[in-house]
Amino acid sequence: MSLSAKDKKTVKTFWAKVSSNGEAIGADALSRMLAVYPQTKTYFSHWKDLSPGSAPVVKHGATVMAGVADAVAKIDDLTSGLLSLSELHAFTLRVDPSNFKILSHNILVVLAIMFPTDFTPEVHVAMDKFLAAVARALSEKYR
Ligand code: HNI
Repeated sequence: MSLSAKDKKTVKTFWAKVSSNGEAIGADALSRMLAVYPQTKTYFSHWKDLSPGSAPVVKHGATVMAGVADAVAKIDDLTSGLLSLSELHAFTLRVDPSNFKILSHNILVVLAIMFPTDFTPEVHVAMDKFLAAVARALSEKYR
């Protein structure tokens, strides 16, 4: 399930088209994760408002998408590229790694909704592989 050279190119091309909408993508993906998978709320109990589109959700959505943008830039070596982010989630935030797959799924859903024309089957499979690879890289420090 690793990314082929063609997958990487597809991810980069698609990302170049959609990345200016990073804030909106992140806000909707995080809103959906918290609403549809409410067990994920436990990590954000220190926020005042966890409802869809709330200020902290929008702000953190942008933070997460900046992390995804960084991952696109480091697509050739995600494991070392995301090492410190993995350490943060494992040792400091103590996020169960199963949640990375949940957020990846929500990002994919939002991309499909926001960019129906660009989200071809080819883009779908490349982004699915990429987000799975990001989730794997973030899980690295848990082992
Ligand atoms: Ni995550 C903080 C990126 C998945 C819970 N997260 C961050 C930060 C980045 C980031 C960047 C800010 C780091 C810093 O301050 O230096 N997170 C990502 C990425 C993914 C991801 C790229 C997956 C694609 N994080 C998740 C998931 C959860 C999660 C699935 C929990 C369900 N992250 C957190 C929490 C924080 C966090 C909690 C701290 C936020 C805060 O406001 O305290």
